[in-house]
Amino acid sequence: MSRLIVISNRVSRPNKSGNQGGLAVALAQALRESRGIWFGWSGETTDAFTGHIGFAEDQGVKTATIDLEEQDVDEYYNGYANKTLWPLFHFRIDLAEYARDFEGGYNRVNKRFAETASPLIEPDDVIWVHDYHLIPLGQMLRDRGLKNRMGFFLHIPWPPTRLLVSLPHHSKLVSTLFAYDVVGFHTEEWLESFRHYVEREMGGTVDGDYVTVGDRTIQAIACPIGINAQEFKDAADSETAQAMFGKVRASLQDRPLVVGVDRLDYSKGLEERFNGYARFLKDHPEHHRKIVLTQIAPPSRGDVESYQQIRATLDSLAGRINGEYSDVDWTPIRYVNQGYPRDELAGIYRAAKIGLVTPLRDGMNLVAKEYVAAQDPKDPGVLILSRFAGAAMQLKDALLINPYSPEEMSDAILRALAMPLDERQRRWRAMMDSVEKQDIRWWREVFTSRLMAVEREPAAAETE
Ligand code: ADQ
Repeated sequence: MSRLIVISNRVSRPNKSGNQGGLAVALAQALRESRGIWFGWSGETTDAFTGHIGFAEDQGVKTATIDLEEQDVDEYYNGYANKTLWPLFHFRIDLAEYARDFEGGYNRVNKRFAETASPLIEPDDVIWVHDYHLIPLGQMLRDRGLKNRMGFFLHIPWPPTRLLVSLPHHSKLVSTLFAYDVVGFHTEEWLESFRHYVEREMGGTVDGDYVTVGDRTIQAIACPIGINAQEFKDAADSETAQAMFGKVRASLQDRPLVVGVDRLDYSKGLEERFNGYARFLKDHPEHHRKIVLTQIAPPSRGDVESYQQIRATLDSLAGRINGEYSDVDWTPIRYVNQGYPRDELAGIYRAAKIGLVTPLRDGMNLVAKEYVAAQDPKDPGVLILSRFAGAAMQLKDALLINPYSPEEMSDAILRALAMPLDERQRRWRAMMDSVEKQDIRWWREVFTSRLMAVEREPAAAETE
């Protein structure tokens, strides 16, 4: 059986409590099962890049990490990845910054990844590169003579062509995807946008899953990521979760809880969520003192200005809404800037009558699936979900809303509060079926089986 080599920007330890991104949570499990190596940046900086690799093994996951220079982190991570690609791919060209230094740093770091990772790779290994930080890595590995099967998965949306063309050198970047054998997206929508770009901007052709540009054909597929549903169900039943459940419920004094759990990121629609909730309070005075929104939002990417801004905006918005509606014994919004271990999080999800997941744009959104998996089947809560999350393609029995509309959000909260038990159970069962069927293992198997079936020594490697 071939070894799986996963390469992503960060390598983070499995089961570490607190603020882990969805990718980290997903990959730890996949790697443990496949005896692979996870290669990436350690998160540490060094004065001068040496290419030294730190090896470790933690709970069955072998990791290999490199340190980067401060300038690398500024230009590649904070710069091109998070100030250029992240906003652009989330349809926010107003926030995207285009700078030559960023692009230069991005290519330099991808090259550093290629140089340090390639000696670890054996001819039979299957390589799986993750996310927007490392789009050109496959091409750089091919340039070093690697003929392995190579796949790439994009965890964020693929933007419409009209937006993507605002990126300087966009076709150069996209053309590097053709070094891979299989390229995966979460949804048909992101896949369609990719195909559209390839046809319009690169003169490529599409035939089913096969996308061809020049003499290079790759498979481009939609393959939605899932969660470990069983593990999350068990987490929700754990003693830790029950203790958290009890603590949260006791603090609410019989008030229904609405919960939001997100990295503090402008793409998650937190400002719009607070405004939608404020609209509900304005429209429904009969619910004053009778509902609580707990928003859990650990800060992320604090070195990037747009993240400092969204944090300041939310601080003042939560303060303003609480100032306007609070009473001496009731605060409508509990706004918490910290992460919680998974078991505690599962207890919080279960304590909530409503899960409010309203990103403006999201590749998938795992919180929506975790909320569903953590519910008590006898008395499940209601998921209110943005139509613009990839998860909405699967969780069609959620109350789907437009997150830009405070009125729709307000109406959905009202409807969820009043929803009869049999309707809640029916909707939950349908969503849970999808969460259980298309779980994290299914996702990995669909992607890797495509990759394993690719014939060795792809043409691109030979012609270079
Ligand atoms: P993220 O943007 O990080 O992931 P998401 O899919 O919601 O978004 O995953 C977040 C993960 O972090 C969840 O597993 C959640 O439990 C955890 N988390 C969030 N807040 C937390 C808190 N306060 N305490 C503890 N844990 C917390 C990116 C893309 C998504 C895509 C994933 C996976 O942006 O669209 O679903 O990758 O592909």
